[in-house]
Amino acid sequence: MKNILIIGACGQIGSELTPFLRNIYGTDHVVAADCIYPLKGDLAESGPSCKIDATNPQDIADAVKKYNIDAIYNLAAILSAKAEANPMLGWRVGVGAVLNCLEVARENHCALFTPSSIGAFGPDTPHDNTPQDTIQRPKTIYGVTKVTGELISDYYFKRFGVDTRSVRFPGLISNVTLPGGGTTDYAVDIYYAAVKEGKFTCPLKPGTFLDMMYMPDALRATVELMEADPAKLVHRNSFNITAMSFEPEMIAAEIKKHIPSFKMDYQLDELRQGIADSWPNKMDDSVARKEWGWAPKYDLQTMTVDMLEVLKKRFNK
Ligand code: VAH
Repeated sequence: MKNILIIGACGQIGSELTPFLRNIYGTDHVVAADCIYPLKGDLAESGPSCKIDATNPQDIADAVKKYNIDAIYNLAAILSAKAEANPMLGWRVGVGAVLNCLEVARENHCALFTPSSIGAFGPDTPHDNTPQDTIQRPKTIYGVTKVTGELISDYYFKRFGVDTRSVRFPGLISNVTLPGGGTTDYAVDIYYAAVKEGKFTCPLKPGTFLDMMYMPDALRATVELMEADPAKLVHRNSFNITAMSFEPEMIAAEIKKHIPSFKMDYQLDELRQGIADSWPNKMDDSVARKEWGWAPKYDLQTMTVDMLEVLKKRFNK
């Protein structure tokens, strides 16, 4: 059974990807690593873990050798809005981590997954049915790090044969770990606010369409790509994948079907609105469907049912 290292295991994706991978590959085969150490919650008790600062290549190399790692999942990143407040940190973490992982993967013959994002596109990119191969001139440091990550990962595949793979995630919605500093995070916050307070103040304008995905689909997509037959992959870094596209009024209306008294008003966050306006309304993910069989299982309706069910139980509502 392959041995896996997850860097950024405490983050929004990592905190769910770790147990997901442990269910598939076995607890002892999945090492959870983060710069936040000891790890939070049951991530530490439920299997091997270690401290890794992804900007320190020695930390990564030591862990890969100690645990005889076959595949690295590099989730280290500073999300879009937060990185705008400290662009150099966004660059150091976003690009530093992927470069360090690529070199360690090359030297130790590991596969490497580093997610990209809708943030890798910019205002010049076609916003509707955004093609797999198109112009990428992002206006955020986060987007610049994601395009850099895509390009350098493709280079390491072509130049050194490193098995690099990646998806462009849309906004991810989860009920386990609150995200921090993203532009799409309103679509997570709205569910918590609806259950806890019955009302929500939305930072984005009505009509702001963004690609979104429920975390269970994102986890499954990650593993399906990493387990895909390499002979069928024409693309590698990075595949467009999406599950739904909605704007604030649509998610509010879906919540109101379950909480009729729910109220939403707006208070514009100029920074996040500017970032959201530069991103696609809806990506074309037909290439991922063709090359490795991607298909989402959750839409806005079924995601809302599950999110509200879990959160109502958690907050005794
Ligand atoms: C962000 N949730 O908003 C992240 C993501 C698709 C966007 O990368 O920055």
